[in-house]
Order: sequence, then structure tokens, then C-alpha cells
Amino acid sequence: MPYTLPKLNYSFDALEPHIDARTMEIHYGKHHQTYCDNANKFLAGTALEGRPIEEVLKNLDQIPADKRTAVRNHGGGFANHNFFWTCLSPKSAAPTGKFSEALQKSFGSLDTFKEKFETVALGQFGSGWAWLVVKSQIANQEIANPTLEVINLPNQDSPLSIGQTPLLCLDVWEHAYYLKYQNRRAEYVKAFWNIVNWGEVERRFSEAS
Ligand code: MN3
Repeated sequence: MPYTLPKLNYSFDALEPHIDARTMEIHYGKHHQTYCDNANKFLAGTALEGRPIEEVLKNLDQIPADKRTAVRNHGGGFANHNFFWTCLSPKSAAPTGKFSEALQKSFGSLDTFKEKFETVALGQFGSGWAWLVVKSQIANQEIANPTLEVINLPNQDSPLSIGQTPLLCLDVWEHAYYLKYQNRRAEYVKAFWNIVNWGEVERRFSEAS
């Protein structure tokens, strides 16, 4: 079965004023759709055709060399946007429970975490993503005490390809914010905190730990 776009749990205008409806419409309907179509195109005929995209991104070495970069870029773009939409919600409540404790343990407080995440999101030169991940491997070796970390990755690279489990992400490609914010990435990153789906992040965290 070829990949298709996941249904959104909210309408294009539901994240206003933080992300505008027109940006959502183009981002989901054009950018994400193109990654999806190209992921299907470049995976066709490879050993991983028909496998979940997460499995593909964990096993890029199994993709023939002449298609590997295309699968990394377009497969990554497909998966990252699937993930991103679930990180967003018109109804955002503060993190709770064990996840909240883990955030405090790793970063000191929710505010310190946010500062770190903003720095990393603004520090991504050019196109890419900011990620909160559970780091459970170093150089393919499982480590005893998985930690929460904030990282940025360029282009459409996925944390899954470097042995990390994503919990939250923010798209900092210009197409994600330019219509509303133009060059003001910092404003877009700050606005993000109003629409984070912490319930989903907590669910992922308990799954990962
Ligand atoms: Mn995007």
C-alpha cells in the first residue's frame, strides 16, 4: 500500500492566530503531499517498499545507494510532517505526570526546557527541525539511563535514523511560517508553545520509557 497523508485532528484554521489557515492549507496539502508522493516514488521497487516509514528511516542503509538520499529527504519529509501535525492542538494544556518530572530532571524546569528548545530552533541555520528526543543509544549501543535532549537536524533528517526516539518537533523551514511571520522565526517559535499537544508528547514518552 502506498503512503497517504494522515487526516488532521483539527481544521486548517483551528491553530489561528499562532499558525494561520493558509499556511496550514499549503503546508499540508502541497508540501506534505509532495513528500508523500515522492517517498512512494523513490521507495518503489526497493526492499523496504510497503514497510512503515519509521522502519524505512531506521534502515536507510538497506536502500540502494542511488535512491538513499531521495528516500532520506522525501521519506523524512513525509514522516516528519506526519509527526508534527500530532504535536499540535488548538487545546494546549501544561505537561503533567512522569513526563513533567523527566523534563525537570533533564532541563531544570519547563521554562528552561522552552528556552533551550527555542535556542536550538533558532540555531538551525537554513531549513530543518527542532526536536525533543529520548536518547537511548550512543553509536548503536543501548545506554542504561535514557535522557531527554533537545537537538536540531537539517533538511528532513529524522532522529529515527540516528537511534533517537522523537517526542516533540517543530518545523523551522521557512514554508512553515513565512506567510505570517516572514523572517521572524523567533516569533513563530514562541507562538508554538500555545499549540503544543502535550498529551500526545506524554503518551510518546510513556511508550518510550
Ligand atoms: Mn514543513
